[in-house]
Amino acid sequence: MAPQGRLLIRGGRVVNDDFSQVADVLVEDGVVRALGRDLMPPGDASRGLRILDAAGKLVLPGGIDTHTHMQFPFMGSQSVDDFHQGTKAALAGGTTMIIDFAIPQKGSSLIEAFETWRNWADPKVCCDYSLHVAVTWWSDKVKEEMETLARDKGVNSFKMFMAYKGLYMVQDEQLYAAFSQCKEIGAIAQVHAENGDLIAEGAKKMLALGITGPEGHELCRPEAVEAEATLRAITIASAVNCPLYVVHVMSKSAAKVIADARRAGNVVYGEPIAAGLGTDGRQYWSEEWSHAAHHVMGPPLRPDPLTPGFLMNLLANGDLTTTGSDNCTFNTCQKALGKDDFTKIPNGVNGVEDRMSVIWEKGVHSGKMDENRFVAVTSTNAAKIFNLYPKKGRIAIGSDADIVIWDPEATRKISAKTHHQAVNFNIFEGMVCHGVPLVTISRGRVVYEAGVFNVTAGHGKFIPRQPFAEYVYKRIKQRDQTCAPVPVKRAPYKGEVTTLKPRETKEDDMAGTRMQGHS
Ligand code: URQ
Ligand code: ZN
Ligand code: ZN
Repeated sequence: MAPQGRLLIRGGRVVNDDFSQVADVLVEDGVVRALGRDLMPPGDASRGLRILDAAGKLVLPGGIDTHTHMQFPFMGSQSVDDFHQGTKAALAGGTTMIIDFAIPQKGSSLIEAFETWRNWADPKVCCDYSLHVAVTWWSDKVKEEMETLARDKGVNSFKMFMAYKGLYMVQDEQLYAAFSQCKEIGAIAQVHAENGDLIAEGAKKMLALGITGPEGHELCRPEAVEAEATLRAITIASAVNCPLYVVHVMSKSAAKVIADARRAGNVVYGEPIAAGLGTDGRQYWSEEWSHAAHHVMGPPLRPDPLTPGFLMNLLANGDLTTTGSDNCTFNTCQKALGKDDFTKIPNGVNGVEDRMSVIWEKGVHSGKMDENRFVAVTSTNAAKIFNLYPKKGRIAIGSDADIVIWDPEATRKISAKTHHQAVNFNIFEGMVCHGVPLVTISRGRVVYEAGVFNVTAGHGKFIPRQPFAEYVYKRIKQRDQTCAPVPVKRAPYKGEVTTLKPRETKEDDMAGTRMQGHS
C-alpha cells in the first residue's frame, strides 16, 4: 500500500492512561513525531501534510483487543469473522491491534500452529496483531517449543485451558509444568478458568433431565465452576511464582477471587470482555432458540443482571485490568449444529467492533471511570502486560501512530444490520452507545473515517513481543531474590533415633496399614 503523508491532528484532547492535555499531534512515517500546543511542522509545512481537526474531540491511543479468535476452526465449524473482515471491524470500532490465539490440537506442534496462524493472518490483517499460543498437552517437546516461541518468534503469553475436557483441557500437574516453563522463559501464563470435569458431568445431568436448549449450557456451568478453577490456577501460579492472566472473567465470584488474590499480593490480572460487561445470561432463557444460542460462550454470561455492572466496578477500581472481546463468531446456521443438544453449539460471541463503545457507555458515560482509566483498560494496560509499551498503548513521541479521534458525545445504535462483521447476529443489538470513533489511524495511516475504510488486506503487521515484560516480571524477580525460603540454622539433633523394623511380607505391610488406620 502506498505510504501516506504526514498528519497533523490539531486541537484535540490527547488522553493517555495517566493524564490528558489539549495538544496537537504530528505524525510522520507511522510514528508520533511531535506533541504540543500550536505545532507547526518544521520545514515545508504544507507539503504532504494532512490536517485533521480534532477540536472538542478526544485523541486516544488505539484500542488493543487482548482476546480474539478470527477464522478459528472450532467445534466442527470455523468462526466467520476472518482476519480480514474481523480486523476491519476492529478498526471501525477504534481498535488498532488484536491479539489472537494459535491453538494446536493435543499432540501437535505449538510452532506449527503458530506458523499456521501467521500464514492465515499475515496476508489478511488490516490492523496490527500478535499471537498468544495455547498449551493443550504436555511433553518435553512442548516445553522446548515454548522456549523457541518466546526466544525467536515473539510470543510471550501462553494460554492453558482448564475446560473443554478431551479437547484442550490440561490437568493440574500440566498446569504446574506449563506455568514453571512460562516463568523460566519470561512469559505470562493465561488460563481459561473453568472446571472441565464438573462441566462434563453437569452437561450429562442436564441432557438426562431433557434440557437440550442453550439454558443447559449455563446450568451445567454455575459460577462456582469458574471461581473454583480461578482459585486453583492462582494457587498453582503462586506456588511457582509465575505471573497469571485470567482470560474472560465472566462472574462476580471469579472476579472476587482475583481481587482477593491481588490484595494478598499475587501477580494476577483479570480480563473481563465486552460481552460480560455489556449484556447478561438471561438471554439463554429466551424462547427464540437462535437468540439464546447466539449468546453461548464459555464461561457463560451470568443470568444475574447485576453481574455486568459489578465487573465494570472492578475494572474501574483496578481489581480487573484489561479488556478483550473473545470475538469468536458463528452464524445462526453454524450455531444450529447444536439445535437438539446445547453441548454441540459452537461457543463464541462478537465484540471486536463494539468493545470500545460498550465500555465507554457502561464505564465512562455511566460515571464509573474517567477517560484516563478508559484508555488504561482498553489499551495501555494490555500494552504493558504483553510488553508492547510504549510502542503501543500510548500517544507519545516515538510511539506508533495508532490513534483514534473519539467523539464522546455522539451516539450510535449497535445492530447486526449495520456492523462491519461477517456474523449475522450482534449480542448488543439495539444498544445505544455514547462514544463514537470518528477517525481511526493505524501506524500513521487514516484507515477509517466517517464510516469509510481506506485500508487493504495485509496493511496490518505481526508485532513480536519480547519476554520478561518489566511491568509483570519486576515484582516476580524481586520476590525470587528476597523471598526464597531458607533453611533454619540449628545444631544437629544428637538424641536417640528409633530403628525401623524391616517389613518382610505383604501381610506385615497390610497389618501396618491397618494399625495406622486405627491410631
Ligand atoms: O474459550 C475460548 O476462549 C474459545 C475457544 C471459544 N470461545 C468462547 O466461548 N469463549
Ligand atoms: Zn477460553
Ligand atoms: Zn477465547
